[in-house]
Amino acid sequence: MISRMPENEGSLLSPVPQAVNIHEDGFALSPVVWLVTGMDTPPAALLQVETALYHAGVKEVEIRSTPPEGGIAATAMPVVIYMGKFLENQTVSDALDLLGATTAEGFHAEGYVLAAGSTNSGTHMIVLAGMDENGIFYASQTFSQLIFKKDPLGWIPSVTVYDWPSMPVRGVIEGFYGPPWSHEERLNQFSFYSKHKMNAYVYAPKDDPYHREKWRTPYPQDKMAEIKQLVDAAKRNHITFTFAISPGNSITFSDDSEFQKLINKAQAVWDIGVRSFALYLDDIDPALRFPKDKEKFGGDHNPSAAAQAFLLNRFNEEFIKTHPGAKPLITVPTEYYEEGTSPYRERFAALVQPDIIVQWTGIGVVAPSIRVKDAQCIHGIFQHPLLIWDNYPVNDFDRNRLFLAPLYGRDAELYKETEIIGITANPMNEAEASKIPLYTMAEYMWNPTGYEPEESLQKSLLEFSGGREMNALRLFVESCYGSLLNNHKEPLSLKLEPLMDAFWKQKEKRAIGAEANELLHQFLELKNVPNQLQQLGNSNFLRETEPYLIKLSLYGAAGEAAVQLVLMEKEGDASQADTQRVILESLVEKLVSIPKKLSLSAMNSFINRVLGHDALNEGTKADSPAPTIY
Ligand code: LTM
Repeated sequence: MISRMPENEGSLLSPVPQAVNIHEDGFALSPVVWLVTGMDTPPAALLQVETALYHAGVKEVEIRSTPPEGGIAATAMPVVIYMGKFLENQTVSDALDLLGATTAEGFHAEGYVLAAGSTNSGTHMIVLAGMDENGIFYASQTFSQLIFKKDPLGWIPSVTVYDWPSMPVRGVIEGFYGPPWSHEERLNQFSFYSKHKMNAYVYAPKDDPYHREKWRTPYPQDKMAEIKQLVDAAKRNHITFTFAISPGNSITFSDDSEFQKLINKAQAVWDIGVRSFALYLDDIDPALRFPKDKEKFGGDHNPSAAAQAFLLNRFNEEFIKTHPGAKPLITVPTEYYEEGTSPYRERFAALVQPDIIVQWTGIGVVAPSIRVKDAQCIHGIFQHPLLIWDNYPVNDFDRNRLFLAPLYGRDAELYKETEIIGITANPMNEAEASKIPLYTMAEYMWNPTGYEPEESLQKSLLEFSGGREMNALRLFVESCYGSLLNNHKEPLSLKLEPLMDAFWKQKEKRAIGAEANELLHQFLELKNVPNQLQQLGNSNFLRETEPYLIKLSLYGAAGEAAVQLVLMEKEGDASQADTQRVILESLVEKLVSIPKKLSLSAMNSFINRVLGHDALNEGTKADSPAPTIY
């Protein structure tokens, strides 16, 4: 299986398809292309294909609803594209047959078969055949990635792709504390998700007051208009928009008028097109507060589980089930991260209706690993469909860190546990920077067995940078790398430490020119990272990461001054050494004044050793989140 195309860095297939056969031959697109499509093709897929064709130099895309006269094999047109559902659209399945592609492998929800090749009569054909609308849409995303840029017209290899997602639910939960994403950021994220074949977004920003604190209050009109725009954009991008409410801190579970307020809130967003709902119960004090609840549930083995189950079941019965087209209700219990069972969990499992989806974060709020055996154990306890709420790359618990490393520590076989329906990743407050790790999470969710973290990160950086300033971007990412998922790994420290060791070893013996130069070279690179990343022109990313970039650059400058200081001392030039010491001390002062933390403990040790005291001692490990009751 070839999953990437040689000699064309821009055309790495992502997420890695389940099966790909790329042949040596292929064909150039033609100035006019026919696109034969039926009613079954979603507009976004059509738009994606047309846009890709125009980018590839095609001048005219002629959209037709019927195959060429004389049959699909007999057209005089140099390039014909067929799009549609392979089970319902005879032309599409005939076209696949003609190219020798079968449909059998695409028989998965959201699956697709994409084939390109030439018929005996010399017509070049491309078929984008989906199991359903999402399948056609994903075929169109893969098609865009398959076009080699060539002058004057793009080139397509002869290829057959059989592809489908391993996990049914793949996406993001905006579920963090702190500043919620802006409206524009959310819209921008949706395009990113669909490009990466993610199909879910949960709206649950803890600090949107109408989501949690003021859950009873209807959204003001302007906010409602924004939510409508989001719902529409999600639909266009083949993303299920889930609207979540977190009432658990203040609701009287048994009160009819409280329940009605919840219904009103849900109905208002139903009316603008929301079809998926979540009621969240995380980070609350589970003890019942109100006399009415104590009276109704106080006699249960576990009063809080009984009260929560009552609310969830009532909402399920009286809202979800009375609204045809509503998706299954989602919840997160108050005990969402613990290991093993508990009276609360047992009671929650027994009382909550079986079709309600339960979210779980793995073992730990940020789970270093999520293993098949953990999933089996947790499913055995909750006995509900499980949707993983993956607290990566979220950084609300340590606002002085960015988590830019790829996803680590999730078993490749998790998807085989049929009760795990998927993953929603909880991202960072920094929306643009989140895309770097989210790219890798999307790859994992689609095809976990084809997922390799470092390869995935490399592809992510290539896409993020458009292939420019890759070295600088990698240095930056490696300086924001360590997390609980990778045992606080510091790739830059691992690279610098041997060079620093060599420098110190040689220092006592002879001239240290070569070792010093090597270190100076590395430090210069760190110093230049912010200037180089300016070239990417990604103003949102630069704004979000500015203090981290400044700090990285200061580390580079401080490293240079430290090496110079050692060199001057070794040469016996006391005056120059003093000058370097002053420069270094002042850089250290600036470093200390920036609270942001980088995965660069080797730099701290090096500078401290040169100065002869512990000037830099920030923690190297990201804080571990404790569950918060706000
Ligand atoms: O993880 C869950 C279910 N709830 C909260 C999140 O809202 C928060 O973003 C993360 C990370 O701090 N921890 C939580 O407990």
